[in-house]
Formats: sequence, C-alpha cells, structure tokens
Amino acid sequence: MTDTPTSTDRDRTETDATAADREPLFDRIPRRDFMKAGVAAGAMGSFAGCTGLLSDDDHPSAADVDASVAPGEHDEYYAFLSGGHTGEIRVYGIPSMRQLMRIPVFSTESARGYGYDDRTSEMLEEAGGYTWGDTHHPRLSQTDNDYDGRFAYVNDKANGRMARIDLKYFETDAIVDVPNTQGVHGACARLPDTDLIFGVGEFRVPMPNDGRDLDDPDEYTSVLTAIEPESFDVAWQVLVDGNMDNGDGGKNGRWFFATGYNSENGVTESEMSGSDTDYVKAFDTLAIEDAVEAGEYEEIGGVKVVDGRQDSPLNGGSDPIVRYVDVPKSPHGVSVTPDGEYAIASGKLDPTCSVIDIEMLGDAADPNDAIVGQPRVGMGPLHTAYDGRGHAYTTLFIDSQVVKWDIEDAVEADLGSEEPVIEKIDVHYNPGHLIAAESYTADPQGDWLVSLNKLSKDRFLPVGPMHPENDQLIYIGDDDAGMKLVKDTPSYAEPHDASIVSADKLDPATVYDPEDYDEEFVGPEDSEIVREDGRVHVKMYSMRNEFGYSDVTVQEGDEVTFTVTNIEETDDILHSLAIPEYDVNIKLAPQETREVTITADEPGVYWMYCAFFCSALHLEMRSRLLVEPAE
Ligand code: CUK
Ligand code: CUA
Repeated sequence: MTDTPTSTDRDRTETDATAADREPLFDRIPRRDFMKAGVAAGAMGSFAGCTGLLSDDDHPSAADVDASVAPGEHDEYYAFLSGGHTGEIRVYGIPSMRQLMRIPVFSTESARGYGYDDRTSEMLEEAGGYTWGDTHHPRLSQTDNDYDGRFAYVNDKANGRMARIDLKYFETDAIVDVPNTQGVHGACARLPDTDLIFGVGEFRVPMPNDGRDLDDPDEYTSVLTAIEPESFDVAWQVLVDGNMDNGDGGKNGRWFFATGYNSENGVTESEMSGSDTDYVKAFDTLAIEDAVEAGEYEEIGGVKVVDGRQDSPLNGGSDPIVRYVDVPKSPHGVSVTPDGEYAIASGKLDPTCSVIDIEMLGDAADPNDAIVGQPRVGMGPLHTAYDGRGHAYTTLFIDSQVVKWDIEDAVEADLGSEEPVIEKIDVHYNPGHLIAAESYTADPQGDWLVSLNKLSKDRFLPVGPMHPENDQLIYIGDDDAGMKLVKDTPSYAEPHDASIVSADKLDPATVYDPEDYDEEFVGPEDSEIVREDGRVHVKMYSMRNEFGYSDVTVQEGDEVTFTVTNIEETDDILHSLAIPEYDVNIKLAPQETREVTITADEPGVYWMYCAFFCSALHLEMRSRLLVEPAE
C-alpha cells in the first residue's frame, strides 16, 4: 500500500468493518469507567458506517517479520513499562518482549529488599509513607532530544508523587511527595535537555487541602508541578482551570502541553460533561519562570505557586503564561512530534486528533488558530506515537485498533477529514497507550511499536476472573507492506505507558561501586559488633557461603542495626540477609552494602539466612540471631 491511500483502499477497509472476527461492540466496551455508557451508545450509533479497518488477511503474515531473539542473544531495545497500581516499572527487551527486570518504585518489594532496609524504607516514609502507588508514565532523561541513559522518571497517580530511577543501577533513588496536589497523572520533561521534570496534577482540591473549602468546588484547583531533576525538589507550580490529564514537553525548551477535562470545574460526571470542548493547555515555561523571578507568585504549602487560571493577570497581556486551546471534549493523550513542530492531542470522546502548530501558538492572537489539522481517525483515540517518517500511530480504544495516519496530510486536509488515514490494524483489545521505538525523541527508530491493550479476553489460557492484559508487538518498519502484528505478551495489571530506548544508549553497572552509596563497606577485617546503651551495631560481610558471624547475641529490647556487605566481585552472585519473624530481607548484590535496624523484642533463636540461591551450599549460608530474655 502506498503512503496516500486510493479511494479503493478506503472502500475496502470500510467493507471489512463488520468482519466476523470482530467482537460485538458491547463485548468491547471498556471495563474502566472513563468511557461512560452514553458515549458507548453514541459510538454504537456511528459504528456501522464510520470505522475502517483492514482485515488480518490484508496484512502480510507476522511470519514475514523476524522478531526472534535466540537464546543467549540480546534484544536491540529496552522498553520501560509502567506497572500501574503495582507501583513499579517493568523492563522488557524489544523485540523479544521478554521481561528482563522489575523496578519497585512506590510499593515495597521483598526480592529487592525495597522498603525493608533503612535507606529505602526512610525514602518511602519521607515520601508520605504510603504502601502503594499507581505508575502511569515512565519517561527517560534526554540530552539534545536524545536518550542519555541516565534516569527514568515516573508519576504516582494515586498519592500525587513523582519518582526518579537511576539507570546505572536500575533502582529508584528519589521520590518527591508533591504538595498542593492529589493525583499526579501525566509525567514528562522539558526538552531538549531534561532540565525540568513535570508532574501533571489531575484532581482538583482546595489549596492548600487542609480542611478549608471542603464543599466549595469553585475553590478547588489543580496544578502543574515543575521539579528540579538533580535535587528532585519542587521548583514551582502553576494553578489552572479544570482537571488535567496527560502531558508532553516541546522539544525547544519553552513549551509544555497538557490535556485536560472538566473545563466546567464540576465534581460529578454530568457537571463535567456540559461543554462541547475542553482544553489543551500550553504552558510557556519561560514566561512562568520570569513570573517566578519577578515574585509574581503566592507561597502555598512551601511552594511558589503562579496563577495560570484564565482570569489571572498573568494571562491578561500579549504573553500569557498559559494558553488555553479549545479542542473537542475530554482529550486524553498529547504528544509532540519528533520534529517539534506539532503537539497532537487525541480526542478520546471525539473521533479526531487535534494537530496544534507550536510555532503558530506562540504568535497567534487566538490560540485556537494554532489548530492546523484535525483528522478523523476512529473511535476513542487515546494516544499517539511516531515513526520518524512523518506518520502518527494512534490507539483507538473503542474500535480496538491502531490507526496509522500522515501528519502533513492532516495539516493539508480539511478538519474532520478521513483522508490522512493510511491504514488500521486490529489489536486485542481496547488499547490505551502505544509506544514506538524512541518515539519521544527527535529521532524515532521507526521499526517497532507496542500497543498496550487493556483487555486480553480469550487470547491466553484462562487464569481466573482477573485476566492478564495484552501488550502486542507490531512491526511498522515497512510502509508498503503495512503494519504487522507480531506478538502477544500477557502482562500483569497494568501497564499504561512505556518508553523504548536503543540498548546501546544505556550502560548499567553490573556490580555496585561502594563510592556511590553512604553505607560503610564491611570487608572481612572490618567485622565488629559494637554495643552501647541498648544499641547493638553488627557489621558483617557476606560471601559464598557464610556471613561474617555465625551467631550474634543481643538482649531482648536491644535496637540492633545490621550493616552487611556482599564482598563478592563476581557478576550475578547475590546474597541477602533474611531474618524470620523480624520482617527483614535485604538484597545484597556484588559490592553492595545495606543496613537494617530492628528492635529485638522477641526472645528466641532466629535463623538468619540468605534468600538468593547463591551456590551449592546456599542452604547452609546462615547465621543465628540469639535474643536473650530480659532479666
Ligand atoms: S494513561 Cu493514565 S489513565 Cu492513557 Cu497516559 Cu492510562
Ligand atoms: Cu548467599 Cu544464598
């Protein structure tokens, strides 16, 4: 198929819209509540006549594409997927779709001892002490609009937090509990050099949320939060009208875009659905920084908060700090094209995507003039990714498809035209995000795309009423042959978004560098037990197949700190210190030191053991904690 479809192509796709292999619409109605029944009914009304799709027969078979990665071979890409309400990040290899690692972020995780040693439990405690989070949008740091392999960032939609993951060690190293906000949804950065991280506040709450204005929703607001990437402190916030949803940074250091719903500032669904339009908010971050510099902020909850609401004086002049662009009701995803020219917002409740010309936005008297294209792509468009060849790929939640369309054709076509649509492929089923290789950079790779489908239905062996989701790998590297579905991958609830980066841009360490952490490295000659006033400090090493002490005796009531080093220098030889009935398991990778503090309040014998299978004598690798009863 050519880039510009002929009318014959389109006629054929429409004929196939009711192919027998499609499920009835009601079976495909989302289990999530954000597509309301009324919308679904509307979708049903327009379903028969409007949606185009290629049947699977129109696509070359997946067997034509080699996505195999032989045993022992490495993948070409890393994918970082959010884990949703597991509170973690998952690392996959692409194209194998093998899960390589999980990185706990907002929830404790015992295999890593995350939240079990003193350092990580203090980090989680200082970040609010919650035991779970809801990660949606993992983004990677960039330099000059390309991945630099240093950090990943992700939001916590549940508790209004943002976290940073150090990609040297693939572990969470900073979390900020964002003040004045509840529900940080979108997460991304100011590019080209990731010099600010943004958390997009979703739920509107009183400012500050301390008991005031409880039932006075007119006083609720939501905020965009800018975070310093190094210190991970909040730099400033901007108050806006309406809820916000997703976000993406422009490529040239100035703009940041956020979709939003509820421009009505309502609290019930019907109150949020009155208007025909909502906003894409375009934040002029340089103008905001000028306002902060000039002292035009109010300090709330310890943060400099700038007023970006529509009636704010800062939005009154010719250089408003936030431009409100009217787009059809409740847009969901927004992403900036690789060339930085357009921000594309997906319609969700409307079958179009809105193409916003970023340069025009800065100059136009009316921000709505910057909408230069609005292709009709299909039902329930949620998110858009790019291949670097001028094509956009948008997930269609209601149609259960990915649609490929031409961005410049969309700018040239009339608003609402289907002309820019090149092809559609079925996915299984109801996709949320999709991500193409390096889509968020200036230079996407254009070969692989992953559709993160919410429902898998009958695609896998049944495992009870909670089904896995289905992440599908699609090859997009051949514009003539069209998109090809290559692989189904079941995934645990629930990935929302992902970033895919070329493997050669990351350089993870394979053993720890003791210089990188504060805990004292304990070699064999450093072993000691220091006792002082009811406090016991046990410093010991670990190696195959022993701990530095074969037993440690303390008194009931002692506060005992273990500082334990894995002195192995060999890759992949992990130990841990697990203490039964004291809720302790700290992971120790080669050259890693961790500390954990317990109160020895139960007299008895406790077999401290190593939980990683480290050698043939792994089971023998243990030590006794002897807690003597108080007199
Ligand atoms: S997402 Cu967070 S509701 Cu479409 Cu970016 Cu899933
Ligand atoms: Cu060390 Cu098992």
